[in-house]
Amino acid sequence: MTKNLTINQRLNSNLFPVGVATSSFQIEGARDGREASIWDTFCATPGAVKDGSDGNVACDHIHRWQDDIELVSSLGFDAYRFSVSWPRIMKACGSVNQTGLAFYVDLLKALKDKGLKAYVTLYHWDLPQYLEDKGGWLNRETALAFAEYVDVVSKAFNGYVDCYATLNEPFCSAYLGYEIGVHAPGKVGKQFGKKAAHHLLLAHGMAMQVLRRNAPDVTSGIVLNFTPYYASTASEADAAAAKLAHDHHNDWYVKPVLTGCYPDILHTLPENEKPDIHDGDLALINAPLDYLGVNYYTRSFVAACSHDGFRILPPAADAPVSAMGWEIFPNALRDLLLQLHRDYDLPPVQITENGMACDDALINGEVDDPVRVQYLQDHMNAVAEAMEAGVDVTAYFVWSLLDNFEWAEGYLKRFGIVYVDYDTQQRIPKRSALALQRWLTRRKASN
Ligand code: NCW
Repeated sequence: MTKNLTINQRLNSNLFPVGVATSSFQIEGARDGREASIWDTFCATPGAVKDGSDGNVACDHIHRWQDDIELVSSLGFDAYRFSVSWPRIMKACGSVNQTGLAFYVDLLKALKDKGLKAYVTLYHWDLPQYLEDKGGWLNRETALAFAEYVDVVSKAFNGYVDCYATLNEPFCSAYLGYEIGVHAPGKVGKQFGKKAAHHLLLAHGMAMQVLRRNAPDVTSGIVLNFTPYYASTASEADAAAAKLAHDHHNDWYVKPVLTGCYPDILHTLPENEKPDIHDGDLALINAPLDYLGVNYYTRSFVAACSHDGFRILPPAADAPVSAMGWEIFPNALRDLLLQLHRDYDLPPVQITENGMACDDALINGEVDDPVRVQYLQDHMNAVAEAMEAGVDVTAYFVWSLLDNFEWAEGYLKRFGIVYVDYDTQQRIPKRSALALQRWLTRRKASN
């Protein structure tokens, strides 16, 4: 028997949307219907993606979207979070790909017909390659191009969107993509990371202006990933290292967005690592938000290190970990929310991603994933505890609806609550999906 989910009462109200999330490059496929993105180029680079795969077909969602949305609806979710592929909308020549735009408009109409709320992410890492050819996020012009794309999309989607996110996890785009090179576009150099991050944040600020003009009634904000950093020992040096890691990876993004200032480490960066900040940039980046999106998966331990100031350690040998090797530690989600609440004048918070990769196997037509069921239950309870302590959390999304292209891991890691058989494209709800379905159905009936 699948375990029943027991969730705190506040999460048990229908007024609290529970949804499931995906992103364009990870599920869509249909490479021929759009411009190339940096992820197509990265996938074609030998050794960049572990299984040598690409996003050409992925979950073939472009051809199966109606079934996929029916799945979201039949599982009982209130909301669907997905991203729009920039290279499916804006052609290299500057004109709009009307077929690409129509795809998303049809999707949005179908969501409305089914009574599902639409949470639209405008950038989930698939930058058009033609912009990367001009410097990508190292070029300030990319932020202006993003604002133009957001203008097109937000006009075309008028009336169909419940919530916009400008960017998903700019830390990943900037640090993984331009500093350590493990994600597209694969650039490596300490001199790149903070420059790319600033242009991403600027793009966010410019997009917020566009959204306020074109979609004044839509809830708009940004989605950031947070890795709470814990000192590996009680030493002062390790405590300082954990704070430094937090400043570079978490606060570098949330602080300018919520206060208009970068963390003080800005002033200690070598000149060639400093971002190119123009007058007025931070005011734009600090545009008022309707919500802050928080993606949480894991915590990390940090030790002092003479080279970089901090070193991130692997989880302890006896710690429970996901198939990604990420420690499973739900209390860090509660503590993260409480810390954000203490440190900032927070807007309402949405948990925009939470979930785990498991070594799922299809056996006799079923996928039993009890560890994921427990993970989701424990993390929702952690969210409920933070809410009890005064944090205003207004939505929760599971990552992800489907097993999909897990970036540099290719198709080797399965985050879905629905199993995808990539040979047949068959979707098989895992036990976690069925457990959520039972809870959500009960919740609907009791409200
Ligand atoms: S890799 C990552 N993910 C997964 C991905 O499928 C999704 O598109 C993302 O939004 C699941 O959720 C996010 N996030 C990266 C986490 C940070 C890695 C930290 C490396 C530190 C050195």
